[in-house]
Amino acid sequence: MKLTSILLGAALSLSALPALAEINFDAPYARASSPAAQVGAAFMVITNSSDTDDRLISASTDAAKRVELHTHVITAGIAKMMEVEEGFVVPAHGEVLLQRGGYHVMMMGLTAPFVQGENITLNLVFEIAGEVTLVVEIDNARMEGMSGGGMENMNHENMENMEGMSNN
Ligand SMILES: [Cu+2]
Repeated sequence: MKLTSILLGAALSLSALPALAEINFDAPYARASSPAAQVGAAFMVITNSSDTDDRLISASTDAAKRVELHTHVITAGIAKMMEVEEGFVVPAHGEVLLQRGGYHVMMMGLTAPFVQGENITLNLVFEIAGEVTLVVEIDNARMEGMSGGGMENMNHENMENMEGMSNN
């Protein structure tokens, strides 16, 4: 039967992947800088309990037209966001921090406002672990210790003026 062979094929391709449990996510949350913001970002700690370095290479979501992996760089005292095209390495038996003022999953062209307490679904693609779907709670009010939230807000607002967004 056709259905059976499709299911079997799916099971086989899944079993060819390493155990997804080796990549884990701590305290994921997403936020937008204001209720009217066209952009938002997601933050979390990604841990890798395997013996092999992995890499977050891309992300997507229904909540935004475009998703990029970003970091902040400070040049001559001015903070800017930059796409990290090679993605974020998650070292073997280590972790990578996605946090305000640093690495983040940037969502541009939000399809709906980020409402406090609601969830978005993020698809994260790893070089080795493959695609992982993560439900992320929106927490616009989350405060974070050391990073400069105000600076980050400013830059995310600036992103709203980015050209090309309306073409996507
Ligand atoms: Cu960004």
